Amino acid sequence: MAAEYRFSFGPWNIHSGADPFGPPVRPSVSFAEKLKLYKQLGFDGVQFHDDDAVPDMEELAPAEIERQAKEVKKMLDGEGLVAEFVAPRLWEDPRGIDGAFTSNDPQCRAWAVERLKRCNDIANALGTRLHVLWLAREGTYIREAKNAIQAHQHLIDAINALLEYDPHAEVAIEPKPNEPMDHAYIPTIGHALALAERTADPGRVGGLIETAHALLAGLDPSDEMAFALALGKLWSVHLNDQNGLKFDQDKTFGSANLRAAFNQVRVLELGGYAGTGRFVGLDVKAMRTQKPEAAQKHLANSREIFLLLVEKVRTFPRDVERQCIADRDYEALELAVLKHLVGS
Ligand code: 3MF
Ligand code: MG
Repeated sequence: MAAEYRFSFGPWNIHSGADPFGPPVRPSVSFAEKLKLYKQLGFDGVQFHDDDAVPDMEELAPAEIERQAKEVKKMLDGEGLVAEFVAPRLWEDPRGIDGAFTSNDPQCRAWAVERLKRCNDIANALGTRLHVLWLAREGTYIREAKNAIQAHQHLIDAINALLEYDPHAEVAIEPKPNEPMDHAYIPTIGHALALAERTADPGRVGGLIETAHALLAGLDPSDEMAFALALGKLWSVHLNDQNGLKFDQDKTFGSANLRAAFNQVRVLELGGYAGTGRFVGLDVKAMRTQKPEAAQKHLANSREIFLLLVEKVRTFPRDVERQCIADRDYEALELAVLKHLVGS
């Protein structure tokens, strides 16, 4: 088994099973209990929303936010865990209803930038430089609602405010084409990295690619990852799976399309991702049908499938690959891949 990959997930990946159509079906698990599960499940990194670390942050002064975040850092140390990133949860506050950074209301935009600075204070207290921006409501339900050209400048301005606030801060933009909005402004990694280039310090702005988000955009997640790797900008991943064009499912990695999962692992191997020290994040959800005592299996299972696919990538017969490519016989190459995957 390949051991050099490091794995992470967010506390939201252990959840009580509520969905838009029904209430929780499992008891909620406290943050402290969740932390205890990380190592047991084979994970070393914790992904945070700012308010996962400091739940009442909107009611607290900056110094108190920092103090509470330092307490969380002690909890991480106690479990031998590290924080991978902190993401500002801008989409639950009333001021983020119409987008936060791209709201038409200047007061809401100002709030969002302040929140990003508090998120940075939390990141520093937790010992990470990385901020993830999933731009949940930065978009529109109807096009006439915003000036989309101006909205992109607002995004650049917000990122610049963070880069200026903390000269060590790094940002990974997590693209997603839709949901909750009809259209989200940064739908692909191409959009994200083009925007990154126009910020005040492009070297500190990269991307996080989620399998399901790329699939919802009609793109191949492995090619999205390859694009970011080619530019040295793949700073995290949210591996999961997605069964066609429906709501964001966050299924267990490899569960809908094993070959596409193989190709994501292949591209991470080709790009030397493990060697960058970046985490393999698994943004997976337990099925609502899962009983409480088994509602963490999706995490361990996703990790296990990832590692099995690393083995598959490393043991794919190179001579066959070389010969098929030399002959331009991609039918033979495809059959070799399929047989390798089914173990024949
Ligand atoms: C939304 C997501 C989120 C983000 C997370 C970090 C549940 O579709 O994928 O995960 O990744 O909020 O910003
Ligand atoms: Mg995600």
